[in-house]
Amino acid sequence: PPTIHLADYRPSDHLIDRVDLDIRLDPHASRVTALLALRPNPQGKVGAPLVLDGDELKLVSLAMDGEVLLENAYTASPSGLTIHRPPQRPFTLAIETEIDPTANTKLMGLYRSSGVYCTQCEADGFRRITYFLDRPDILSIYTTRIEASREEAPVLLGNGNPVGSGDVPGTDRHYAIWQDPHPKPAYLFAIVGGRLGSVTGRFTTSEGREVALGVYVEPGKEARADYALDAVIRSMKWDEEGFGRAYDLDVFNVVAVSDFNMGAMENKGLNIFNDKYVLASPETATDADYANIEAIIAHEYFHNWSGNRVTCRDWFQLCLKEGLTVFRDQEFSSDMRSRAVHRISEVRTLRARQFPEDAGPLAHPVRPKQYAEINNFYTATVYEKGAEIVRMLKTLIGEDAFRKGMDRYFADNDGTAATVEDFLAAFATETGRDLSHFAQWYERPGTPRIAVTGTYDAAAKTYRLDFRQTRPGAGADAPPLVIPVALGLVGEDGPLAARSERVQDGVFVLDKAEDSVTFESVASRPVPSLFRDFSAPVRVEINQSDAERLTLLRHDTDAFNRWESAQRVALRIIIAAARGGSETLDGAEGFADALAAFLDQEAVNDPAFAALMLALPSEGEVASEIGANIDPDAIFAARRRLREAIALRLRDPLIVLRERLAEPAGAPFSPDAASAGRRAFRNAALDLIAVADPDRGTVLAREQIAASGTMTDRLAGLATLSQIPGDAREAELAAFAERYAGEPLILDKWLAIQAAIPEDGTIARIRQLQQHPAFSITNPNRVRSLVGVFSLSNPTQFNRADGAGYALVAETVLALDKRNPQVAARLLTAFGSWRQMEPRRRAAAEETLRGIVAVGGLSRDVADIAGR
Ligand code: BAL
Ligand code: ZN
Repeated sequence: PPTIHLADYRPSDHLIDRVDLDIRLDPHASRVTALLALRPNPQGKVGAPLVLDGDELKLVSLAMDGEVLLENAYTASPSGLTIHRPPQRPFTLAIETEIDPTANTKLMGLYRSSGVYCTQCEADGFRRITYFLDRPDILSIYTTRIEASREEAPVLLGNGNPVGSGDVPGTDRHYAIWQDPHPKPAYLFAIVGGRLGSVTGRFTTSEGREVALGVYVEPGKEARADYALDAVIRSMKWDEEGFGRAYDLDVFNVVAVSDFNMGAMENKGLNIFNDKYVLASPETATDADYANIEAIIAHEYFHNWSGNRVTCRDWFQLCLKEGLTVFRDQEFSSDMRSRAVHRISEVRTLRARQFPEDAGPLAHPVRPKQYAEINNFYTATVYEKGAEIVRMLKTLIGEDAFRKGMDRYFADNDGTAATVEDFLAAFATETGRDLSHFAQWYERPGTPRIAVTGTYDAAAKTYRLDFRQTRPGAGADAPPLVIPVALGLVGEDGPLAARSERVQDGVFVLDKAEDSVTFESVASRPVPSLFRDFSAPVRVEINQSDAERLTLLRHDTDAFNRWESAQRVALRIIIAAARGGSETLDGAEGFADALAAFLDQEAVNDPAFAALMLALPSEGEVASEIGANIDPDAIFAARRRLREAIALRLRDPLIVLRERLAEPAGAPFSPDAASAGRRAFRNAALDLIAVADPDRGTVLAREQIAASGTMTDRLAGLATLSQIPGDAREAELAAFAERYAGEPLILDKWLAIQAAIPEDGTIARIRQLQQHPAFSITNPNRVRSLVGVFSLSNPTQFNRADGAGYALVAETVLALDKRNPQVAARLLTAFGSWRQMEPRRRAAAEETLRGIVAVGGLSRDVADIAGR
């Protein structure tokens, strides 16, 4: 496919000031009339033809300034409409197109999900509705009239405010008119039409605006929308308090649909969601679901400013809205929940998804320089590493300056399509700092490695830390990055007070390839606590003993590093065991003792944190740490042995704690962080008890499945049981499927649990499940739950040495590519770490990938990923 380069950006030759749409919904022949008010762009080329984008469109009629256009004045095809000699003055175009929403299996543009008409236009879906300058720097004012059969679509929603509605005389049809006063790019356009139930609320903004809120769902599921509505209200309030951002329309609607490529979409005033991130009740949703709903509702809402009011000049700037908005939703969730626990989960996500991406053929800068298919750049790097850059900026300039810089960014760029440079300029102006060196973070792929050595001078009572930064794959002359290192010193008995003039507010700024910090008045040999709160997205290399790390676990004031030090000990033990064969498990006993002491003192006070302490690094994380010649079976075996050692040591205290932290009988359900934390701990305990004693684990898990009133606990029971082969597992899996037949989102969890079973029989099981009524290749959630989870969360089976796991995923990718290339390409990214496998698996993966590339007629999406 052709490659698009950032360096080639130039402004459009034409602008579209106003868009008046008339959309007549019909299952197979929806008619769209777009009246565009165009004019030449003073910054464009004089006399340039007008080239409008299209994708699978059928042109019905075309008129300029009210006159039908002569056929030789334009060229039209499904993929574009060119007006050869447009006027050099303002003019209008009336374009009528016809589309078939029922046949739209790509779920881009206008499509139907369970009979509901809905749209997805980011990144380039609007061109599947009408011919347009479909690029984010074309901002227009939209008015949309939507017409449909009243029977089929009693609810008609659009962007902006409702300004009219009524019946179409002499027909069974009705219409609604929506007007959006804020200029926006086409990717934020949306409509919805269908039979939907709703819950409604009100919010009065800090500016005194009364906003009508609605969350629309499948009729009958209204009670499952309350939590999402509550999350909307909390998000609106938080953005006013935390960022001074008030909402700017009279209505804000959220609609849940069951077929959706992404998690959700921030269309102006009309957020459309994957129903998985809206619907929740104690009976149907886990604590993780509640937390995700809260975070994603917030994320989409926060886009109203970071994305909509200030949008992106071009798609290379995607991180400008996504990294920033992820940072904002992370801060929101941290305020709603436990900040330390949330930070750990953010870092786990980054390490699980972004670090591997950054170490393989799919690596790219946070602001890419080129792409073949933009839909393949909605990545962990753009989102999660993008958020880390914003976090580092805040750490570097401080909280007050950060807030002032954000205010300036919004004020200076409101109503425009901006760039990363505009973002940094706001902070540079506010602080008087030169941020051009910091900007390197946006330009360079790869996870930096920071090698650190510590030297204690007992006579002088000084402690020196030497830092050296490198980036894998970067040449020796690559400029160093600006890296905030939050740090402190810890002694045998607790934190050490020590000073260094290079450290301000606990942060040392490493902006050279090599640099050092010396602390004065250090009474005894310290253990350094580095990159507190994960102050930069880097890998740290430091020669620390288990004993030193366990000192941090006991005494560090930084919760993140307490957890991190335990993880590092576990990683060392697992990697040594994986490399040395299964006989060695040095240090496991000391580690388990340290965990036991930790639990004894802290589990009851902070069960959510304790649950994280009990979770060993994932197999994927171990693999990413090893980095080359990976044998997933050896990693699995080593990790399992450490789990067994820990489980045997902790079994008795865990049984006691699990009882102690049980909810009192009859206590009302709460999805809040404290209750969820207790459930998380009890379920982590259950899992380890089952490792130590599978029979007892089986009994406890079955009791929990039978007795619990929450989906979290039932599912955790089933997950524990899924790791214990036998009749009990199969019986509970069957009973679960029967109990929740007709509940697709719950059966997704059932599919996912089975996809992750680390056993040889799993591939056959998945092939059977692909025939089960609960599965459907047409629904992205089903595909991700079964095949996506398999590829990402079942490393031994996906990476089977015989290639059967690769073959299964490849088959699904190819089958899906014809229907929905975006989801197919996303599935294929599971191959992103293939080069790091040991030779046999590497060869099997390569053969599979070459097989995909050789298939004719691949989508651009899949061809791009497979090619890379
Ligand atoms: N803009 C695409 C979905 C999201 O990140 O909010
Ligand atoms: Zn987003």
